Amino acid sequence: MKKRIFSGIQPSNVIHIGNYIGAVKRWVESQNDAEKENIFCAVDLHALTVPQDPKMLRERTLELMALFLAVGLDPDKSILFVQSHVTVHAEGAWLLNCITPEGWLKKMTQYKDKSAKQEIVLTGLLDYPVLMAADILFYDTNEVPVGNDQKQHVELARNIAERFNHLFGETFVVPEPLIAEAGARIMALDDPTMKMSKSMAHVKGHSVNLLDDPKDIERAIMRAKTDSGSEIRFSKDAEKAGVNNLLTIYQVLTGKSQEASELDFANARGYGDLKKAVAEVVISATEPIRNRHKEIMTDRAELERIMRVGADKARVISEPRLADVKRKMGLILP
Ligand code: AQP
Repeated sequence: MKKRIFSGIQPSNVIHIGNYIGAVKRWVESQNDAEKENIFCAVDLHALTVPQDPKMLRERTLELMALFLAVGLDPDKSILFVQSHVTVHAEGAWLLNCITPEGWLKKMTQYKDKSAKQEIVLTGLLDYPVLMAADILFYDTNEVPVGNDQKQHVELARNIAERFNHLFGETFVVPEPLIAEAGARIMALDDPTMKMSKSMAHVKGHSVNLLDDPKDIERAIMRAKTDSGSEIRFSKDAEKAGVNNLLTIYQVLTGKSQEASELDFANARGYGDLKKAVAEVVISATEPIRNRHKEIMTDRAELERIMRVGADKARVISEPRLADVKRKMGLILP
């Protein structure tokens, strides 16, 4: 039996190379694995957990769908859809809310970080991991490829599945997080002690976005913060975090090993050579994506058709599980 893979990304802002390396690039690899059945989603309901401009959110959701196609996801091979088009997610989240202890949610690191930055903390922000559990569990997902920052939420989804199974009998598959060995946490270029974040995309030099033009990419990488030394090697030392981050980006995008990546810089004259090489590999990885994206965005009707077909396929999988859960919880099915 094929393993079912589910993962999502928020249309909350422009996608950066951290999102690409930690998640989307791996989705394309997963799509090409014959042992896997893949479902990828633009999780627009998650984006609502912090205030959004409605017009912008609609535009970004379409752009994200176009980006799925531009990176190489194929609607004939993977199910690609928009979360809010399949009501199972919101309904399922409510049902799971009713078996999830509130204390589990208050412990989530992302909730603590994000709520500290908000003037008014919306209930949706606290509840976000339950919606994410519904995304995963109603598809009988085996594996969830995510960056390191989402590992805790996948673990919570496991706890919710186990609790439901204990209360109502074997129902949900207990999913595994799939975290890459390299690139699971790409750090900010301007501060390599912090993860590269969509919500910081407006800060100059923080990130490189997938649709940035080559000049901007080069500028951001050439200005990336490093240390005062000159040694180019992978390292867990806090002081070498900037160099480690650049080397990681280089390693993942070239597909080389750590040793081979370090060897490429054995004769480098300094960090300038490393930055130049990283900028080159980032530009050559992103330029075709940017060009395809521009082209795909010109045919909105086709994009909307792909979204509709994807949502229909997603419903076929998730609706029977929703009915099963409702029945087990004591609801009368219409
Ligand atoms: N810096 C990162 N390195 C590697 N992977 C990352 N991901 C996010 N940041 C990095 C992974 O990208 C996927 C989609 O993320 P998301 O849309 O769920 O949003 P996020 O985690 O909230 O993304 P950001 O960029 O960090 O946004 P904000 O600023 O809102 O927190 C996930 O698989 C995630 O792990």
